[in-house]
Amino acid sequence: MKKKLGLAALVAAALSFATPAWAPFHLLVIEQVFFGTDNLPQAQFVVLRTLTGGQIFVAGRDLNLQNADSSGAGKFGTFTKNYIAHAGPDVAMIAGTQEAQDLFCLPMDQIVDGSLVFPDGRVCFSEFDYGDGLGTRPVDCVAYGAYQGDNEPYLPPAMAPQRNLSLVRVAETDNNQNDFDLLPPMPQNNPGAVGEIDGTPGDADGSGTVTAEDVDLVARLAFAVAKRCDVTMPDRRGADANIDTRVNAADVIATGERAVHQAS
Ligand SMILES: [Ca+2]
Ligand SMILES: [Ca+2]
Repeated sequence: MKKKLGLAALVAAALSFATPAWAPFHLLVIEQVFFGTDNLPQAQFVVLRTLTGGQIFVAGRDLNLQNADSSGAGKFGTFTKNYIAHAGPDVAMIAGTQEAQDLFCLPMDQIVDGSLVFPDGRVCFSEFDYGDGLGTRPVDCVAYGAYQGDNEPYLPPAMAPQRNLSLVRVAETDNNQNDFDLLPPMPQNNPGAVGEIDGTPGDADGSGTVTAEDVDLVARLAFAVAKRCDVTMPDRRGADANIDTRVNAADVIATGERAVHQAS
């Protein structure tokens, strides 16, 4: 019995080392929100970024969604585990859909199956009581487009999002309108890897132009691989010419159209 207690104490000590009794997750901002592409609107992600060290205890915390009239629109998803703090602030944690993972060939830290409200709405991360007498409130929110609800203290909404571009935080002044810009998507995960939509659509050999040779190559690739991420050389992922993450007959047609267009 004594031995068992000793083991329990050891385990408790180890756990308290790994997870502070008060596990912080409240000094975080929403860094980037991506609403998918024209061909793949469900390829969506949200990146959180830590403002100080150790703010990675996000297990059980939700990304909550609201419609333009501020009514609830469910969740984008829930983080199911905590992450690795690394040193200092600026640690990323990304929640995204399977489609986003398959588009950017970047492992999401958390796969989610929600859908962001587009183009007018709000996304918030979790809730926290900061002990300042103002009660429990979201850790951070980004309102965008014609969001009509209360957005205190983040003031006017950011611009309306567009498919193919991310709302990216460019400043931190608690003013969504000033703090976000529309930029090419730059997803980053907790290990620090970044993703992009690799390749030029239709350019399956990575030559920089789309020609009849690419059409032949896409036709052969369509038998050899299923998904764009299966193409190991990133500059050849243009084989997924219609950018829907799969490599199949539709891409042979799309590549042929692009080859004709470039030749004319
Ligand atoms: Ca080519
Ligand atoms: Ca495709």
